[in-house]
Amino acid sequence: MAFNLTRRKFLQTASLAAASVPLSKVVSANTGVTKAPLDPKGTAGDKTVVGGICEMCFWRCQLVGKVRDGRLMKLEGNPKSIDNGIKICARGNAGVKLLYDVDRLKYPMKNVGKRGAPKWKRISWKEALDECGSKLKSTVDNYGAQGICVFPHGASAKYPMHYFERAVGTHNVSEASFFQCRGIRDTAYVATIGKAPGEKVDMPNTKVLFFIGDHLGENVHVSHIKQYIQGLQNGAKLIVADPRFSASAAKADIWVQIKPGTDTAYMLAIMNYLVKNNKYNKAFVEDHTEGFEEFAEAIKGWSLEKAAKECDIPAAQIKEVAEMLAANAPHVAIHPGRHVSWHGNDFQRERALACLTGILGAYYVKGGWVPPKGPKVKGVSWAKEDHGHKYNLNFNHEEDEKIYSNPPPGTPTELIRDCAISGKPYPIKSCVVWGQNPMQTIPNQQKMKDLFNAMDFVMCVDVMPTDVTAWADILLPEASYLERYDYIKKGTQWDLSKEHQQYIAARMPLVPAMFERKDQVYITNEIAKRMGHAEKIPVRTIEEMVDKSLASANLSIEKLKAEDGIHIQPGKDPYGIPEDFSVILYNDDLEDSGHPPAPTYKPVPGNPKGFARLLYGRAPVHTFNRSQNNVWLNNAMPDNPVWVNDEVAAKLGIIDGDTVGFVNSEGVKSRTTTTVKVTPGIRKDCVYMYHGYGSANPLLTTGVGTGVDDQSLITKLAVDPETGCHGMRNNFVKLIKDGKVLDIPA
Ligand SMILES: Nc1nc2c(c(=O)[nH]1)N[C@H]1C(S)=C(S)[C@@H](COP(=O)(O)OP(=O)(O)OC[C@H]3O[C@@H](n4cnc5c(=O)[nH]c(N)nc54)[C@H](O)[C@@H]3O)O[C@H]1N2
Ligand SMILES: Nc1nc2c(c(=O)[nH]1)N[C@H]1C(S)=C(S)[C@@H](COP(=O)(O)OP(=O)(O)OC[C@H]3O[C@@H](n4cnc5c(=O)[nH]c(N)nc54)[C@H](O)[C@@H]3O)O[C@H]1N2
Ligand code: SF4
Ligand SMILES: [Mo]
Repeated sequence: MAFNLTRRKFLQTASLAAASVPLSKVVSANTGVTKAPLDPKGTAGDKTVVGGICEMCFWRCQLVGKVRDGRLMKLEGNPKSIDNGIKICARGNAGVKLLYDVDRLKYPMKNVGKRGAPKWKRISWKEALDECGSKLKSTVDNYGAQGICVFPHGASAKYPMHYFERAVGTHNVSEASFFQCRGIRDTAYVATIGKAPGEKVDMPNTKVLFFIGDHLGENVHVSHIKQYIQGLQNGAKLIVADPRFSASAAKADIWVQIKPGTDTAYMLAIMNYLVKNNKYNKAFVEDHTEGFEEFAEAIKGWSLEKAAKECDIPAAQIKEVAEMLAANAPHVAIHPGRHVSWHGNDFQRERALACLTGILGAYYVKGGWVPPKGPKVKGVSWAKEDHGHKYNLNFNHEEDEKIYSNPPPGTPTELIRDCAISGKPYPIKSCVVWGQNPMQTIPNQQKMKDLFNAMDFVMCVDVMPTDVTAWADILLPEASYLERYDYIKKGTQWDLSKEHQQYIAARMPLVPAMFERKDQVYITNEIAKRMGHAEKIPVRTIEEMVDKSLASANLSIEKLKAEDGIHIQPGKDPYGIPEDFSVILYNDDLEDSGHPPAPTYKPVPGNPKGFARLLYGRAPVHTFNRSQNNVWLNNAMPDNPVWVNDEVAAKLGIIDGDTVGFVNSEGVKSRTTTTVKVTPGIRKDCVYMYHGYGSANPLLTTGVGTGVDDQSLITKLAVDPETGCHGMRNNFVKLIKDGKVLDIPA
């Protein structure tokens, strides 16, 4: 069921272009206008500085900088890269504007006003570090190491995170990439194939690409997009399950406009059809799976008709998808997804994806799930110390077992928040935020504020005055990714079937850090000295950390520089099933912890009358909230129009461009308004907006108040029962126009 072309054109979405065109011609996402070159003189004659690694998002594309008189003029993909190559995306280009953003944090600051309504006073690094060290130490002295909670994210938060976990000894660490992003995926695949899947689908060489909610093209990771486009160019069929006509749906051969939250039922029906009709891969199942009989028995009730009703899609289309997968197996790429914290029933969906890949025999084969064989480089950080389970909030001491059986590393966010707010089972009195913006990353902003208000001390390390920084007592300015060294980036050539190669790169500064910005090793070590951990410090400087790590691969910073920032060496053939590889279709351990041993569908709460489900996703030229103040990116996509179904809009009397606000089913109103995008490309029972808009901090002079903050409307919590991770798509909204609340018609 290919989507009709006129509609396709009409609904054309953004941004793939941004990843694949030459840098000088980056196309603005919603205008199609070609940006003027950065400098009319061009960059010929500028010094090319190697060793850049992008962190406008977490994909870490390799860069070079064009530098003139000490000033970074332009960023480009490093031509030596066998990953992103010379290509970088719109956000990657706009890194220059982060570097020189006038609103950036420049000096250590102390809040002499209130948390949430700060008055900032510039202080010296010594004063700031003394205060952080003494306040954190006093928390440990009075309440134990577990009295500190940490909200880290990104490369710059690794070293401090290890410090607080390993040397200080707190379990209370909640990383956004795990508990609000991909943690569920990783642990569901670990429970099925013994390892986290990454996004390691061999897209260039596949015959069928199957995306369940992935919206590649709006979700932009350059080498991943290259793989995806190459796959399509090589003739792969594309199946996209999404309630919305996403950028990927626009390219799909089959668009499955599924009812949100029902994907597991959909997967179960596909698998049951394959089993019942003997269309699964018998040889693979025999050699490399466990529990097939029990699995087949457990899913046998999922007829096409039953799933069709549950998922609100045609039974014939489910069959068509199953047939397409079977006809092309094992060369099918079932994408494990990345942001999978959706509805609070997500572990089961991810298990289902891993099992479907298994019964199709699509592991370690061309076009299937294939982990590239990258180089070995040893990490250097704080020594691992075992602090036991005693104060682990995810450990029930009476029963001597975990509360959530399959959590990702760290402690589930909600356990930390509940403990910090209630003081039970023990007090948490200090909070360290490093490279995370929990105000817009974690659902229920009121609860986040309650946590901060329950603290004796809050410190925050950031580069911009984003919303969370307003809750800090001490705010420390970090050098940005363009001004500092940090961790190694390694991998293989982006197309796995081409000459096998491996690469090793390390982030190096393209320009020196300006103002008083410092790096993670400096800040962490200075705090560690003040907390009495001087003797445990593993490296004195961040250069030393990088050099030591590189030494494990017979490299050094100097050698890497001489190799244009990237070391390339021969790689290994990634295809071929390892002998001990097994797909656990029926998992007894899960059963022992009280969870279904075979993938099981758990329905999610339906829409309350008059409300639409609030869905969200990536803005193609922004990264969450972090890029909202970037003048180029703000110029390209200044706000986040809400997608409203055309028939619904007609009934409500709403037209394209109308200004609306929102109220959710718990009575919480949006702080700001946005415009309406009327479209047939969204289900009638949902609305959709790009995530990360509507910043509240007035210090973000470009990004403040533009668009609506989706997180402000996500107040009802859903926690995944196996992992403790958040589900965020169980909130429902009505529109408010001209002060009038509009009921969404059923
Ligand atoms: N409602 C909703 N919630 C979501 C999501 C969603 O789509 N919708 N997405 C989820 C996903 S997939 C993820 S990964 C998380 C992302 O969650 P976050 O990582 O919290 O998101 P960012 O907006 O990138 O905010 C990170 C913070 O780090 C700061 N920062 C940027 N660079 C640096 C640096 O070099 N050093 C330091 N110290 N700080 C830096 C930014 O200014 C910002 O304050 O959010 C999750 N939460
Ligand atoms: N431009 C850009 N690219 C990014 C990022 C960014 O901030 N900006 N962030 C990066 C990060 S950290 C991550 S984790 C990834 C996330 O990227 P993805 O994992 O691709 O994103 P999601 O937010 O899970 O997917 C959003 C899509 O899911 C659909 N959807 C909503 N509910 C359902 C449902 O119940 N079922 C199905 N089948 N679909 C549903 C939405 O309509 C939307 O199209 O993107 C990465 N790439
Ligand atoms: S995908 Fe874009 S923003 Fe992300 S690292 Fe690569 S160039 Fe930077
Ligand atoms: Mo993410």
